[in-house]
Amino acid sequence: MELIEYESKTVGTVRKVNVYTPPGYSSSKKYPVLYLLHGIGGDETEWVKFANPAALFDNLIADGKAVEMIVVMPNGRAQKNDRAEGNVMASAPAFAVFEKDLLEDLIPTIEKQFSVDVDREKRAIAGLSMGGGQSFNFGLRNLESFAWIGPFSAAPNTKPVQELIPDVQLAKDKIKLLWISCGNKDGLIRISQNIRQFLKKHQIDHVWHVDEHGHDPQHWSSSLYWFSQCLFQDKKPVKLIAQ
Ligand code: FER
Repeated sequence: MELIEYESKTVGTVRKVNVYTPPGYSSSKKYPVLYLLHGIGGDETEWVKFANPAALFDNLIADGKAVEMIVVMPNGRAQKNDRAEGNVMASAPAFAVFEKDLLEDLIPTIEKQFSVDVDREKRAIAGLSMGGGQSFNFGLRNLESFAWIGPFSAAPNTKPVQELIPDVQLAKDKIKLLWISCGNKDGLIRISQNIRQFLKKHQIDHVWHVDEHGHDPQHWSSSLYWFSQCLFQDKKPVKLIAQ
């Protein structure tokens, strides 16, 4: 895990991002990349603080359960002062601005500085809460950039589903995996349920991963554990709890 900096033309600052590279990382290989996003009160360190993603990926890769991948944990609050300070709700609009920072500043930096397979089918986006909404919004509306999408406990920043999926056939053709998770005690579950209704109605493949948690780090680390084993490979070792 390495904390690096990149120049953001979108924000006009130098921004911090945590990057995990797998054991034995070598520039003679090209790696797929997961962009992993945080919640309203978090920053580039949030996943590192509660989930120990380096140990999680090291172990899953060693066990042959996850493929070798780079995991990028940026700061999804695209504004000059991007610390989670004061009234964190006031920074909600900056989570939308991050779409441009991600696509135009961060991804090109990662693909220049690391040995990355730049095919859309080797790029994933996932996140928790505000980062779950960002995963829906940025993933589904930029299918030329992302094929694997994992929104966990998506927040009210999630756009209306008609805006996310204006073209049902395109979504069916382009999405490799849409892996939606939420705790059944999470007050925000209606947001994910609403998207799911549309997916079912239009027969768009997806995984619906609901567990007994609320809006909490246990749900998110567990979701990362299950989702990451589905990434960039066809197997779906998913613990499904019917809803
Ligand atoms: C809201 C409720 C929750 C909201 C955002 C959140 C922008 C985000 C929560 C989180 O990221 O944990 O009404 O509005």
